[in-house]
Amino acid sequence: MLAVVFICLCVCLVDALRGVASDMERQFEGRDFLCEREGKTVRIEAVNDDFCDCPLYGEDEPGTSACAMGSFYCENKGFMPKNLPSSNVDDGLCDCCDGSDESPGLCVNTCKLEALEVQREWMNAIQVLKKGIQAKAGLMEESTDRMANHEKEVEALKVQLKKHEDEVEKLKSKETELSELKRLGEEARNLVQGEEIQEGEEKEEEEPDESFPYPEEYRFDNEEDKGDEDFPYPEEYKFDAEEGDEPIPFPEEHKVDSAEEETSGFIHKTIEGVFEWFKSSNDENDAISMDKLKSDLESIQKKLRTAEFTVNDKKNEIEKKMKYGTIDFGAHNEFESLFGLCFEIQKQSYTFEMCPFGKSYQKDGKNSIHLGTFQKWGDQPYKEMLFEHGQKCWNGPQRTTKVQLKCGTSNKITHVDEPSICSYEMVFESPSACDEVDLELLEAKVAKMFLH
Ligand code: MAN
Repeated sequence: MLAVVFICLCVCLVDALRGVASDMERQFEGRDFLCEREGKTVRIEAVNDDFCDCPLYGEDEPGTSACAMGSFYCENKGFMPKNLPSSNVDDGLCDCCDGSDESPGLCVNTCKLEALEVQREWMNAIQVLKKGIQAKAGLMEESTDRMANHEKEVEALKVQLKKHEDEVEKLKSKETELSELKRLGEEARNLVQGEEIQEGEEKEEEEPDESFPYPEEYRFDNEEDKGDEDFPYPEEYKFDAEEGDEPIPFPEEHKVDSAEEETSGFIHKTIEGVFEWFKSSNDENDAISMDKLKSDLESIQKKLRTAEFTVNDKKNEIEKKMKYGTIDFGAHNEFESLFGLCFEIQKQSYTFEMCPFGKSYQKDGKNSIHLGTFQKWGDQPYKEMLFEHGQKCWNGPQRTTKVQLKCGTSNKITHVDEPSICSYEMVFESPSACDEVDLELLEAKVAKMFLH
């Protein structure tokens, strides 16, 4: 009789522990069982009796499908343990590789085979991680140098920019000077030519002028004549400055207006000044001087344009460098090496391009559609890059690209898709994404599986 009771207790206990992890078995040792999460106590016989006493979490039925909210634990010895929803229990399908979710004899144990397959995958992943981490270390060394030089380069560029800006200022003032001289030269030439023509015309007109009151030999048309000792005018107009003498007034109609005389004198002086400059810079003649001035001006303008281009280039370079300084390249700057690079992948008729920290594009021969500019890292830090504000989708939102980063031994886009219209996804492999922590976790998983 005692033996029957003992056997029954053993069988009942085995049944009672179906679907329970070994480290949870102690909970099923007493006469009563506590549905801990639900705060309800049931008799031990109620465990796995195919009736749900604790419906909130199904804790009293770990090995049957009686509770909708229950969960079944497969031990899967030799492989990995697994938790299933209790609805998978005794449904005729082998969900656990050890077949424990179905009646004995229904399933073949596939745990060792599955373990081998997964082990192979994990060993490969460990190899990739190791190689990637090694490659990353090399890249990071280069990044450290680049980043250390970055500040210095910005400072050097600023000094260069200042030098080129000063050069532009100098060239501008030289250009203004030469343009002004050219303008004066041309005006002077026009004035001289104008005066010569006018003088010629006047001469022609004046020659027959009978009204000129003085004989031809008395005409005053030369500055030098001013100092002539033999005053050439009729005696009555000569003014000997003896005290008390009143000068004999010069006939009004023949007087030269003094204001006109002043203006004319100034113009002559300017013209003379300019031509003096021409002559001093070129002893050939005025025409050659003027040509030289023009060619000097052109060469200054050419130099000015080149210097202005250089200033712009330097400004752009500085702007780019400053932007670089604000980018988050990862916790240890492990993604810095990707800055400035672009990668492509072909899918159907499209070539997709992605430049980490830059832009992404979809190209089809003649068209290039902007799929977004890098904005930020995704929610999982340094595992996802988000590119936003791309070209507007027809009748829809602006295009975006989500780039998932995976560890790889080299940089390449391995996958591209458009899961919803104008919203693109890529997988990008890079040594920069190979994480030492991931390697440790994977190695621990492999070790655990071998021990299991
Ligand atoms: C283009 C491409 C496609 C996109 C449609 C939306 O053809 O960018 O990827 O789905 O536009 O109109």
